[in-house]
Amino acid sequence: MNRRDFLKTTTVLSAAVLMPHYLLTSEARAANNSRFPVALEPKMDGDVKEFHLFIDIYQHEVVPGFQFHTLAFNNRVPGPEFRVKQGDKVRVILKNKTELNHTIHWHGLHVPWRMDGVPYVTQMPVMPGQEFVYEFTAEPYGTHFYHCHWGTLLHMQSGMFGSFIIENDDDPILKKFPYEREYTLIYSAHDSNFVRNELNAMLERMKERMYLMKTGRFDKKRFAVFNTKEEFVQAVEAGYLPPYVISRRSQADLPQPNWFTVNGKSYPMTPNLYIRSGETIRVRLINAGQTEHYLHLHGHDFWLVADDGLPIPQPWQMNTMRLSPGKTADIIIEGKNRGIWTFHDHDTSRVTNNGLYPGGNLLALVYEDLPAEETELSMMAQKMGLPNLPHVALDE
Ligand SMILES: [Cu+2]
Repeated sequence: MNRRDFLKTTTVLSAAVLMPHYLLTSEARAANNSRFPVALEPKMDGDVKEFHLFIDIYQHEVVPGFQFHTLAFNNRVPGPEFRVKQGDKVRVILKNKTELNHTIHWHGLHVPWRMDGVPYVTQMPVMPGQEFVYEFTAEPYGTHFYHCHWGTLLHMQSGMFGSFIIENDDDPILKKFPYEREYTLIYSAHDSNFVRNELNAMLERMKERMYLMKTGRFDKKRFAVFNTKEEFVQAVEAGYLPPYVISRRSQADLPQPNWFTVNGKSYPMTPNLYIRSGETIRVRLINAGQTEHYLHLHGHDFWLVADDGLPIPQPWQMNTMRLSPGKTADIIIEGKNRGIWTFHDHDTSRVTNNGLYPGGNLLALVYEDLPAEETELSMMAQKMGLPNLPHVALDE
């Protein structure tokens, strides 16, 4: 395929994805179903729900034509969704198949402190080839998530995050707003250059370290590894320079995210929220990335019903909400205004793909009962006095 043919094909493809009538097709809806986290099935061991997770390097596609190497749980970005009942006994057997260290932090859960996943504080890091077993009781009710807590700056934006939903048979939100469908949306931000460079550098360092350890030539100082604070202080007094003295990273060298994903995908591959007139849906929003989001829904006010998983006693309405890094929020959308409406970050720098608009965390609330003829753009074109729809090619 030559360049012109390629451009023609991709233009048609992206135009088809963008066209409102396409969103109502069964094909679009089927494709959409695969854009939400997949629930991880437990195996029962007595009264314990046992889950298996592994970490491996995985090539993940964000949009057609852009893939990057990630560190992923069970070869998925985001990782699989945990869905358990409040009070369930949970066991997670984690297998590390990479050449890097990892842990899992259960964000928002009240686990025993030794299960909290902070390396060298609550546990030793899970080293290459090792297994670690997390055990806890699922508390409290609500929308939470999990993520790697080793080298968090790199590992989280590399794909190591997933949703953790704790249900309750006596759900106060379901009682107040009887909903039929619910959706999980996990937001993240990635600097693809930073991920590539750091991942390569870390793998190199790790290989070197393993080799030196095996051959008995491992120099603790060179790798900034000390067993005690005293050992570190003595080394400094003897002239050792810690890495942060020798080299510094400027603000510009810190990650500058250029890809903004929802459930691991950027627009136009982002998941859409389907609804019917008169229907109520619940949306669980999780910010597993490092940037804030100011999420705005067109044509509706939604109810904020839970903050960090905790039900809000008196829900209130809004149409733009701030979702800080690490936060979860549950919102209720009532199907009261038939149409196709965008739901996106109002800081439009995050509605881009590698700096190009539109992209990023742009998605749509789509009414399934919208008559197809109402989606015809030609109707609007005629209203604007245009004889035909304008054609825009990617290279024009
Ligand atoms: Cu990790």
